[in-house]
Amino acid sequence: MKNSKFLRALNLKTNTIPPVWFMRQAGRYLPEYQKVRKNYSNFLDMCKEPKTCAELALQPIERFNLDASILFSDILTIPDALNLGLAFHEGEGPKFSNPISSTDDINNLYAFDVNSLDYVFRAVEETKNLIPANLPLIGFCGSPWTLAAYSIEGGGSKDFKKTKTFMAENPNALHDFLEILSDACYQYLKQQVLSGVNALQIFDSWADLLSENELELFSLRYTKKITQKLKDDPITNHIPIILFEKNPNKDITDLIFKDLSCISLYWTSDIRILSESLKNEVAIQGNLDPKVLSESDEIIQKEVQKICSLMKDYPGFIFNLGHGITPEIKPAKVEVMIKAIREDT
Ligand code: 1CP
Repeated sequence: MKNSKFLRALNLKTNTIPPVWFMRQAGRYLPEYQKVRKNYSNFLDMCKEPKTCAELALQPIERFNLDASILFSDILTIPDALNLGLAFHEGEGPKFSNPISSTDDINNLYAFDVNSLDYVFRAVEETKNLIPANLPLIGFCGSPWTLAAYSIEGGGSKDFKKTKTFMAENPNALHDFLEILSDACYQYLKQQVLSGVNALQIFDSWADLLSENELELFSLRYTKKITQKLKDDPITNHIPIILFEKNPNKDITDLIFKDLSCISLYWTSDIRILSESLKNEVAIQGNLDPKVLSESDEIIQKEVQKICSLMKDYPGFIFNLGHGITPEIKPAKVEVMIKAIREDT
């Protein structure tokens, strides 16, 4: 693990060739994933099989020799553990049979029992056993805000109207819920560390629903509670933490706080400007627009080279996409991206 380029970057060290991994690296764009996936009707049932999770996490490593592996699971395991009844059916996004629709639903929530997510911790152990010994494994959770948004909305949505109405009508209950989720996320991440992960990423995938003030009040404030607890805990205080905020309505420089090792940039962020203002403060991960992967090889190479040359001397750069890879992307295009990263520098 000492020679991991990914961990070096998280400790603000430069690498001649930047480490690379990418969001949703295990998933639907890989034919070998589809082959396993078709054995399960509900995606969550697959997440509950630790050996299968390990096998899926290994797939992109074997294909592309990436510099970090990510636990195969989902951010919505926590709301499921709170008894909101999660299912993912064929061709659909997540659906909760028992979403949060009133203050009473929050008051009557099941107490979070971290042991009910034992299948995730066993997946961490199985994955550590399966991947190369020197390859770091990233554990993760959703931000409390993003988990609350899914739990209230009852699934994915374009406008998250129910969530916004709930926020306007029941802000105090929402704060209570965010508090419950923050504590659950902390326990969940700690247990992932105890099971073997080497870094953590928090996904605030619905940050863009919030205005600048709301982002601080409903999202960052609770994410900070998680990271504070992790940093105060001798078991977890050495583990680097990466934050991904999707298209936030706030300057990225104002999103950084002391417990973060790395900020994962959404593809709309200007990595050039940010690399100047964040130098020596945090590592930067990002941020190729995932849509570039449906372009010609030449365009992919050009866009990759642009990022790599801008970030060449940045202390702590990790190449990633600016959001998850989408299912229609051809794995051969990923190959082009990775070659360009490794040959260019
Ligand atoms: O049917 C299928 O095959 C399910 C597709 C799928 C996969 C492969 C889902 C359902 N989740 C995952 C795995 C997953 N999800 C990983 C591990 C794999 C990896 O990165 O290699 C991780 C880290 C996540 C995290 C996740 N789940 C996020 C945060 C990242 C992001 O993209 O912003 C979010 C928002 C989810 C919710 C989710 N899970 C699955 C879907 C289709 C969605 C999005 C639904 C929506 O649009 O709201």
